[in-house]
Amino acid sequence: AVFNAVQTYNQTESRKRAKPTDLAKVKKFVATQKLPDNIQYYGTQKGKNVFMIHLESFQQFLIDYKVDGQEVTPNLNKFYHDQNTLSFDNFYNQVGQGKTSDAEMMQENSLFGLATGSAMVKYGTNNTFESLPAILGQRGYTTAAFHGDVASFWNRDNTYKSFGYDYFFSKSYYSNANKANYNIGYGMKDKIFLRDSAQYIEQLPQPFYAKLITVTNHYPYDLDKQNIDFPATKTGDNTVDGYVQTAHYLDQSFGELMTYLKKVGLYNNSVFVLYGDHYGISENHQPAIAQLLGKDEITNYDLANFQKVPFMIHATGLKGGINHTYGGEIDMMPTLLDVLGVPDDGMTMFGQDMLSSNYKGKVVFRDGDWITPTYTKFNNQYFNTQTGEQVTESADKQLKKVAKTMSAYATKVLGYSDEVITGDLLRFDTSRSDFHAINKKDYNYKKSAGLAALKKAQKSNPSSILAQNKGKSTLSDYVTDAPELKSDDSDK
Ligand code: GP9
Ligand code: MN
Repeated sequence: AVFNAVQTYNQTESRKRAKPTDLAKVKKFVATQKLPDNIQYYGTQKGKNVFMIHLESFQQFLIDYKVDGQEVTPNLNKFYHDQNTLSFDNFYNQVGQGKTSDAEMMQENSLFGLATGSAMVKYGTNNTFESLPAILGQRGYTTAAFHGDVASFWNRDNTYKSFGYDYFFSKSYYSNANKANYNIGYGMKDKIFLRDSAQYIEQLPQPFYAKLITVTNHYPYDLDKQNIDFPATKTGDNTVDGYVQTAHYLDQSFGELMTYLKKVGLYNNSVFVLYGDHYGISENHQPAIAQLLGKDEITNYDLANFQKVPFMIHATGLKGGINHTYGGEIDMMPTLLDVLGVPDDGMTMFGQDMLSSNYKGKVVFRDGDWITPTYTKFNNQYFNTQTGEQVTESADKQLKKVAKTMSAYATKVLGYSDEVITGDLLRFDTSRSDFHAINKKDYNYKKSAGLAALKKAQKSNPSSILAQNKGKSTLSDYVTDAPELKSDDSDK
C-alpha cells in the first residue's frame, strides 16, 4: 500500500509538472525522425478492413521450423511466403516488464512501454492517447478488440477506451468461456476463441479494424491431450518442450480463421497484420535454446537473435516478399499507416516507417541495448550483426562511433517516450486538424451495451457481412476441428 501510494504521488507529480513546451520539444525531435512514405506502397490498401492478429509469445525462429520432419506452423509458413505478404525477418520485440501490454502500447501508439511496470496499467486509464483505433475510427472505421481473458487484465478495459476502441469483446462476451475445459492458462483456447469471435466479426460495419489477441501459446505451454496433435521437442526442459505444441495449435487456429474469412468474402478486402508480442522462451533456458537451434552453446548474439518475432503485412495485391530491414514493434504503426495511406505528419510516434527508402534500421530495446544492421549491443557485449562475431570498442573504431550514436539515440527515444507517458503530454496536443482527442465516456464495454450497439449498427450502417447477407448468419461457414465443440452444437 505504501509502495502504491508513493507511486500514485510520483505519477500525479510528473503529470502536474509537465507543460505544453515539453510536448513541443518532443514533437520537434519526432519531426526529425519522420521519413518520406514509400510511393510503391503508400495508400495502396486504403479503406480496407484491418485484422491485427496478435500471436502470443510467438518467436520468429518458429517460422519454417521443423520437429521430426514436420513443420510446426504450416499455415503461418505459407502465409509468410505468400507473394502478397510482406514479411520482415529481422524484426524484434521491444517489450519490458509489461510484456503483452507493452507490445500493445507500441503497436497501437508507437510509444514504448516503461522501464518498470506496465504503462497500460499505470497510465492507460487517465492519459490522453492518439492511438491507431482512434485514428482509424475518425476515418470511418469500426474498431474492436477481441480477447478470451477477463477484460481487466493489463487494465485493458480502461486503456482501450483511452485508445478509442468502439468495442472490446472480452471473456464475458463468450458464453463458451464459462465452460471449464474450454479455457486453458489465461483464457479461452484459441480455436474456440476465434470461432466464437466470428459472431461479432460478422456484425462489424465495414471498414473495420479488428484486433484479435490469442493466448493459448503462453507460458507454461500447457495443452490438454485431446488438443495435442504435434510432437514435443526433446530438450528435457519441461517449460520449453511444449512450446512447439501450443504454437502448432495457434497455427491451426489461425488456419481455421483464414479459411472462414475467405469463405465469407472478408479475405480480399482486408489487410492482415500479424506480429509476435515477445519471446516465449526466456534467457533462463539456454541449454534448451542451444538444442532447439542445433548449437553447442548460446552466446549473447544468439540471445539477441532470439528476440526476433514475426511481423507480416498481407493484402490481396500487396507487393510481398521477405524484407530484411531491421526494425521492431515501435515501427509497426508508422509502417502500417503508410500502407493504409493515413497521413502521419503531426503524430507523436517514436518508430519509423520501415518501408521508407530512407529507413536505416535502429532497434532499441527497453533496457537500452540496441541493434543496427552493422552492430548489435546485447547484455553489455557488442557483435557484428551480420557475422555474429564479438567485437570491442577498443579494436573497432567504427563500432566506437556507432555505439556512441546509438546509445545517445536509445536514451533519447526511450526518455522522450517516457516523458510523453508519465507527463501525459498528448493532452496538450490540441491544435491538430486531422485528429481530435476521444472522450472516454463515449465508450461502454458492458456486454449488454456492446450487443445493443452492434444491433443498432446493422440498421444505421448496414455494411457488415451479416447485414450484406440480409441478416443470415455466416457462422455455419466456420469450420473448426476443436474437439470440445464436436459433441456440442448447442451454442451454434
Ligand atoms: C493475458 C495475456 C497475457 O490477458 O495477454 O499477457 P502476458 O503474460 O503475455 O504479458
Ligand atoms: Mn504476451
